[in-house]
Amino acid sequence: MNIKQVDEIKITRYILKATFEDWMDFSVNDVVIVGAGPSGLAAAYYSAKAGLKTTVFERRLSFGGGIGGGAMLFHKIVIESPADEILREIGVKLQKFEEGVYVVDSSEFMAKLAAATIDAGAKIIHGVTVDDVIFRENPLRVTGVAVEWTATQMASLHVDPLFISAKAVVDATGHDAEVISVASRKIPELGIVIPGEKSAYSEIAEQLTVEQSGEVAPGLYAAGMAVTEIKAIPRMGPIFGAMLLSGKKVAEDIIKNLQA
Ligand code: 48F
Repeated sequence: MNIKQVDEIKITRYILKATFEDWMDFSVNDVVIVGAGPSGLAAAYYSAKAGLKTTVFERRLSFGGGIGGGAMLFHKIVIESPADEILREIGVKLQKFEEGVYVVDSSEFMAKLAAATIDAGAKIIHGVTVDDVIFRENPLRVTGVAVEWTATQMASLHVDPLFISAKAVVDATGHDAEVISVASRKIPELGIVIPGEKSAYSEIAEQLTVEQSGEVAPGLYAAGMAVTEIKAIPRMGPIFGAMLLSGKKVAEDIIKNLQA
């Protein structure tokens, strides 16, 4: 077998060229999603599937957010109907425990959801943290995000971010609702109040989370556990149907709003 010879400088130049072509391209988006957990990936999957230019920024070097940890590190997660339809669509195997209640492998769920999202056309960028938004007045609207390398933040280096524009910004950052929190603190005119999530009450939390998912201020949307944080909804633990359905609902709201 003859392995093609590629020298180090070519490797460097090819990577830089391809990277900067991508960054030039996704500096302007229809949808920016912050966080590649279940709700962010579902929002990206359905946005990209509808033809919207969609970029996901993920702080870590992995996909799936809280999926990978399963329940207390056990590798199984509960999914309830109708979210099982999404998992069937992307080919995840379901183990039925009762009518409408299934258990799935966390690694399979995570990998297939990420693969489906990429195949639908979304771009996922790892190792980038969103630490602020861009806004405009008259009319007041969130119009994008500020991005910084996670490594830069971890090293507490004093480095200015770059800015990325989007017609819709989705906070899918999980329990801390990081993007909405910074927007509520730095743009009080948006009128966002964050009461914090309540303790666990799974039976009602799933329904409420999906119902309350959507636009929280012009151009700014909440998906997943970020919704429980800003709407004082109970947490639900390792049942993930609402995370997927929340992301899907946000994508549907964005599609409707961008077409209006
Ligand atoms: O936490 P996470 O999985 O959020 P989610 O989609 O799902 C929650 C469930 O996993 C679970 C649960 C279900 O009942 O309670 O907790 O709401 O994923 C959030 C992702 O966002 C990334 C973080 O690394 C994780 O992968 N993230 C958080 N803040 C930022 C961020 C940020 N500022 N910039 C970029 N990525």
